[in-house]
Amino acid sequence: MTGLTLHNYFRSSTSIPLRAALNLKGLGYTYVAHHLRKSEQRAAGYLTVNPQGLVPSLVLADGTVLTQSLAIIEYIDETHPEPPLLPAGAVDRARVRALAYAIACEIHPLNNLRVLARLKSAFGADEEATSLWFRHWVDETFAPLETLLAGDPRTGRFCHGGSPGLADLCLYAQVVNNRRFGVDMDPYPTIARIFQACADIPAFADAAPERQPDAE
Ligand SMILES: N[C@@H](CCC(=O)N[C@@H](CS)C(=O)NCC(=O)O)C(=O)O
Repeated sequence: MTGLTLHNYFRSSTSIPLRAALNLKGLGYTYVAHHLRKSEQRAAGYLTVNPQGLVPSLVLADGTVLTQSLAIIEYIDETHPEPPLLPAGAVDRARVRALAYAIACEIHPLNNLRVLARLKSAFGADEEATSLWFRHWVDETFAPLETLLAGDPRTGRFCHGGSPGLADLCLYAQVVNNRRFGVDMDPYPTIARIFQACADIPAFADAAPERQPDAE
């Protein structure tokens, strides 16, 4: 019994990596769903947990609230070191963090639900326009990410060597969500290969949107 409570949403591309990290570490948790399309993340009750009104948040057994998915994943990795999500050497850790941040910091904020909603409400974008927007920002980062991964001997079965880590958690979630927006993965064979390697691991597969209790 870990006493952990995870506030999240089945499709959330920042919740998926955290669920997979918890699964990899063998940490169970209580699942609390916030329906983002019904704006439940902005309900008064949840704002007392996370004033940012974003998921995920992780509440520890003593009531401490952790926010920001990458900070939470690193907390989990520090407190439950096996299996490690970051490599031993400082240079290699910087590489893995850079790959993870490319997705979490360069793609996700531009394609977040509130951004797509704002494009529609303030600028008249329709579904097709927002899908084009989504795919554009994925391609902007996936093209160099493919080069970085394909051209580096440290890339193995996963982003860094033969076991999954922080970068793989982010890559997996991004590719899962790309499917809803019709992103063409043909230009990204290395990313697609690593995605499949992740998907073959139960800890990742069990974190997928369709396996969550709030899945629609
Ligand atoms: N940088 C934050 C981003 C969190 C975030 O934006 N989560 C999305 C779901 S993937 C969300 O709650 N969106 C609600 C909204 O856009 O209103 C993290 O990594 O935790």
